[in-house]
Amino acid sequence: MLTFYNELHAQHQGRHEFFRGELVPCFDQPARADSVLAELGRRGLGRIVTPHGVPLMSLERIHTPRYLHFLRNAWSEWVALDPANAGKDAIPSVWPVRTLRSDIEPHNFAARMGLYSMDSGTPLTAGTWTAAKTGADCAVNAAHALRLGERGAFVLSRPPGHHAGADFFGGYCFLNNAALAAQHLLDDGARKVAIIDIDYHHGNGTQSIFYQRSDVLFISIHADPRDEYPFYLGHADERGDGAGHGFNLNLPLAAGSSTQAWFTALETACIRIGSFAPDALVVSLGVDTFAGDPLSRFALHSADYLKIGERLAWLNLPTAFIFEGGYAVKELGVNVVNVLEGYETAL
Ligand code: SP5
Ligand code: ZN
Repeated sequence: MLTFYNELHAQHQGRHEFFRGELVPCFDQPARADSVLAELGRRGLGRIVTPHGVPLMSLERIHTPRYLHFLRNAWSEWVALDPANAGKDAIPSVWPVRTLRSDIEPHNFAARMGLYSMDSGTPLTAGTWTAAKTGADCAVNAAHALRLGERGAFVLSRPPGHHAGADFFGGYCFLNNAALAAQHLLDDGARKVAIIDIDYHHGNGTQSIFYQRSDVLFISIHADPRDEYPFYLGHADERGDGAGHGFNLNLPLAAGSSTQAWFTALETACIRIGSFAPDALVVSLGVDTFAGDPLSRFALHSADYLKIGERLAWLNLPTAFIFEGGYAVKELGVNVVNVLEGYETAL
């Protein structure tokens, strides 16, 4: 297993996110990635490498030029509004819902923050672009390593990616690393790619990016969006559109579902991946399904993550694992590396 490590992840360090009318400390903290890196070191699971920078054009395979332009310049524009902003996070406060227009890009900075975001829980900070871009580099590099013959690659990066759409951030995510990896696999010769998203939260960004395509199968196991973030996408009746019909599979489970129910959904997902017969697999690896996770209400235990890795290995596909959510910082390393070790051991 090759690990592509984003050495600049800590440059994205949000201070606060909104929760029930208050600013609370951000859940996506640098310590999350540190926990995983430390556990990788302890277990000696393969090499840790630094990615090569990829051209911005690779990001435009997934994200719109105007969104990338905004994201790259957002921090300097924020500070230009008022030098005192340098010490504060930028948080969106206004959104173009439904009957409002999103085709015209406003001049006003706050208005553009809202145009390009989905929530107030995802602060943009001084190093957000640098950290997110380096994470995208990791994702494209991991995909490339698979095309060169690696059986497994792991992207260890923050911020996460699966909530980010073609032109918006949210859910702690800015650039969709899983989508970038899948697209690079295709651009580099794969005919079909499957993405399985096992984060507690539905991967709305990834789903929306590939919703009309049949060359990428997207499957997500997650908490019922009627009760849990991202709320407005992730229902079972979302099957894909046009040519993509039948290539999107949501397996929502009630918050509080048993581990047995979760593994039954994993089996359903794996059977569908088998029938799709892809050339490679991308795993959006969130471990906020853990019983001790502070955000979530599933009940997986650390040993269950070994079983997940084993089951994915039986698919016998070159596999890129992309780190997404998981907020029980102390156990995060063990849980993530258990998936990778389960995968390696079963190969
Ligand atoms: C990548 C990822 O896992 N993103 C998740 C984004 C969830 N954002 C909403 C968080 C709501 C905070 N709820 C706090 C519950 C404290 N008990
Ligand atoms: Zn999550």
